[in-house]
Amino acid sequence: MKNKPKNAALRRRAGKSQSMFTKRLRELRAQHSALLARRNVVDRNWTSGVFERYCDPVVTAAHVPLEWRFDLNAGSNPLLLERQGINAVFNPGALYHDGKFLLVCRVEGCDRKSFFAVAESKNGIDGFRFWDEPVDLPETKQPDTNVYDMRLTAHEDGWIYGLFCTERKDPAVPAHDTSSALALCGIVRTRNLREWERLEDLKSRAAQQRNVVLHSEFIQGRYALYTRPQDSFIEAGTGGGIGWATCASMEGATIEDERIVDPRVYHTIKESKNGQGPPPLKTSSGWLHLAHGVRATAAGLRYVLYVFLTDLREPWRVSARPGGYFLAPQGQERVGDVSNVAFCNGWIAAADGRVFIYYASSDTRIHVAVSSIERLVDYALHTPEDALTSRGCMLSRRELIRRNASIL
Ligand code: M1P
Repeated sequence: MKNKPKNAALRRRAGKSQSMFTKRLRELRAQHSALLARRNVVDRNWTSGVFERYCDPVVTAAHVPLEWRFDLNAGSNPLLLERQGINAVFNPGALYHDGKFLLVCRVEGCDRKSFFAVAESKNGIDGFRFWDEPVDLPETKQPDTNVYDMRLTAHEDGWIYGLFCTERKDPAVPAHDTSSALALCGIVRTRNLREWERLEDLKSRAAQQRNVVLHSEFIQGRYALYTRPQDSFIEAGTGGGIGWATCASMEGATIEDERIVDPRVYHTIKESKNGQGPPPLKTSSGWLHLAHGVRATAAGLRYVLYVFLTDLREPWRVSARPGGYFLAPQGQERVGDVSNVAFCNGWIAAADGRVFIYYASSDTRIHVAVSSIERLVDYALHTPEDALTSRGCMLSRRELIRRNASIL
């Protein structure tokens, strides 16, 4: 009898806390649904004509399902606090599969570890939703400390391959060095993006391999790869760039021959480093490539995207090299975890000729730019090459001005 008022107070408090929990959950769900339902519109301020930009990013950390971040049990999380936050979603591989635009996103938790997760959309521009659970990526005998930046290739052998960067602490450095890592190319394959088979990591002579991309066709009966070999020799500034290599099989893939296809060049957008983006697209004018170029500035590294074409039969030969960048981060895109970065490892060529370019800005969120094969090839063939000197570039621009003057 004595405990009765105390029990009633407890019940009242529990009831109040339950209703606060329910109210907060309702608000969180409404906010999340509104974000997922938001329509994306073309940014009319962007006038180059080469591609359309869109006003909103297509996938952000806020798109990640609430179930992946909050404990939704009122008993164990009465305050409905976020238990496992997401820091960023960026650098997705992309594929059109079963009538859907699919992005294999790099999802980075607040703990700095990345994992892969598939988000799908019907139109490729908005409405991206994550599948129920992240990708359960199998490991090799050597567990990956961090995995990121998957390039998806629907290969003519029938498999969909995912090549990604696997990072592990460098075992050769002294214990006090907690940051030196070995970056290698991890390989998985799948038929449906749900079950993944892990193959051995790519073996090559370079100490580090990032930005490795599988070409979609056999070349002279072999698998072909775009690579980015790095070792102390290359880092010292004496070489490096996007490489080309072949291997007999993707099972135990080993490359012996490796040559540089697209080198770094002094005083260009790819002076410090460069890397192949998504697998190149086949066009009647050659293989169309998108890559990132990096240069150093007083404010740190600046990553931009650039385009080039290679020969249809000999994809290691560059046939057109438009000068300068194709896409650079602008406005809000310039700010993020690693500011001043545009990065792309996924694009989709649709059956109607449109090309959906999924680029990430500043290692933080994913955007789409939409172009077409026709416009991209036109851009690649008719943008003058970098003349490599101020006067050369001025003369190239003056030629344009004079040609225009003669017809106006
Ligand atoms: O931070 C910018 C990018 O840096 C690396 O790319 P790269 O090896 O070409 O310099 C990667 O970590 C990439 O994920 C990241 O976006």
